[in-house]
Amino acid sequence: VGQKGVTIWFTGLSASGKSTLACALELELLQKGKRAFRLDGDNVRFGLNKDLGFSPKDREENIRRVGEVAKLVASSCTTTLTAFISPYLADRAIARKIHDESNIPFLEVFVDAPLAEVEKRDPKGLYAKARAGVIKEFTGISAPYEAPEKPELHIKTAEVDIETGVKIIVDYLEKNSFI
Ligand code: GGZ
Repeated sequence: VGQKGVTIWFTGLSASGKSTLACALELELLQKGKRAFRLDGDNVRFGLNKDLGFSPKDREENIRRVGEVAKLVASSCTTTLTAFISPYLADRAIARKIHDESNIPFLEVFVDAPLAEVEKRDPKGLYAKARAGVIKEFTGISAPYEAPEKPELHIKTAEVDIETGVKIIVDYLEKNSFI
């Protein structure tokens, strides 16, 4: 079918640009005639995972379920994009292991923007609420974000625009014959 299944796992702070990048990449892949499928925190949490909150345990279960679904979709020769904060190293390792066990490639993309930058962006006013203590356990403010140690790709969204970010990922996918 000319396309191997692969999961592209975006991780980064709220407002770092994960969803924006994943959406733009999905569109680019579809326009190239490639199958693509996207799972995103702000839609999955309203349906599949609506029973989960933001405690470490719930985040772990959120990421585990998303890891399982992503693996299933990727195993049907589809480029699968996931956009979740996924703040814990151990949880991302579980998602990777789920893929490794089925021989499905897993690419971690660190969507990196400094806290000061995402706080300035604050598109939904969540950082302000977290600073005020209205939202508890908010990643970067009152809950940890554990940055990837060896991500396959590292994109600094305060330095490169979306178009460039998409190109970096598409080039990587083509060079490694994933698409
Ligand atoms: C982090 C939170 C929180 C807390 C609500 N901490 O930028 P957004 O608003 O639209 O997307 C964020 C989303 C994070 O969900 P994830 O499933 O990606 O998180 S995790 O991977 O950690 O399970 C944010 C919003 O939910 N949000 N409360 N306390 N983000």
